[in-house]
Amino acid sequence: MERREREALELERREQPAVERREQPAVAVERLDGVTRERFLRDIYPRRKPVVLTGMELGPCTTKWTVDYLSQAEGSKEVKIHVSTVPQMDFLSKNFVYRTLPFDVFVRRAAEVNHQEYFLSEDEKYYLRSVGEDARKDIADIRKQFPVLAKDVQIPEYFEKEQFFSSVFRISSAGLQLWTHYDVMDNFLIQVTGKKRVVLYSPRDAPYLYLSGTKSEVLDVDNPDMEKYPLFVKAKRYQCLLEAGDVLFIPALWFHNVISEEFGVALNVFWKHLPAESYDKTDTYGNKDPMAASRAIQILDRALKTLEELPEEYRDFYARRMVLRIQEKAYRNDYG
Ligand SMILES: O=C(O)CCC(=O)C(=O)O
Repeated sequence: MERREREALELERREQPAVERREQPAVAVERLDGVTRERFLRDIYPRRKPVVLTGMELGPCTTKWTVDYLSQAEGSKEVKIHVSTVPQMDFLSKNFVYRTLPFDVFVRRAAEVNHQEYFLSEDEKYYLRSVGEDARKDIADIRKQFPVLAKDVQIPEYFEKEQFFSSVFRISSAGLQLWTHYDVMDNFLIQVTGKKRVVLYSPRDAPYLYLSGTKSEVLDVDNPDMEKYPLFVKAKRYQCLLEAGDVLFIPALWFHNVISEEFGVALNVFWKHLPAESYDKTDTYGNKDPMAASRAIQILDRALKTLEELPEEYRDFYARRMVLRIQEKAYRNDYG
């Protein structure tokens, strides 16, 4: 079935009454073909909404990166991977383990469904999110960690060189679902091979996503536990299906939840949208809140501690006044 047909069917299914399905209807992420750098910067980037860019010039990677080629190109260098017995990987409950494998062995295992050799179970799932040489200090850059494969990719240069933050290589088993999270940098998720479904939520829907740091507790976005997460239905669901050669622009702070429908290889590029000094210098993943946001949260925690000096009735009243003040002073009212 053609991608457009599958997308239409999926959206049609979501138009059935939400009570029966306990899912929200989905808005299709816009797909735009052959967008030039100039058009992207003028018309698309300022909107701060996700969009799928198609027909981009990405180099030979989309045709070259077979399992055999990948394995042979980067050989047996060691990679640290996530391994899980279930398809839904959850960062908050840590239902996966980290293991190390030679890259070529890892690629072969990730591409197969049942394994002769395994860590936890015969049908375990694998996920690689590449990191720098020392994950605590160095930033992922495909040109440094996977120099042979990097030559096959042409990263769309739709931002200034100085804004570049990282290029992260991602390989996943079929069926793998990655937890809902946001990143603090702008992002081009380049789907090189395999199909992937991405569900996104706007930063303005944060109140409905049950956050724990940069992650949402709602992992199963298709069948959420409505008793535990009653407000989740209020979050507006955006969705797209990515195929080889598609590039999804994920603006900073947009939540995303990803299912690899097939074994697939992706590369994502994070770049800085804010001035460089706004970001936390110790951030190697692109997911630490900007410095001013962290400071503001610390001050809020101190304010909450101060409120504890009051009896409950007064604490409640002044907390509500503080919320009103935050809404009045800091919320934007043109958030579309
Ligand atoms: O495609 C994936 O495997 C995850 C993508 C992602 O989380 C990201 O690009 O930030």
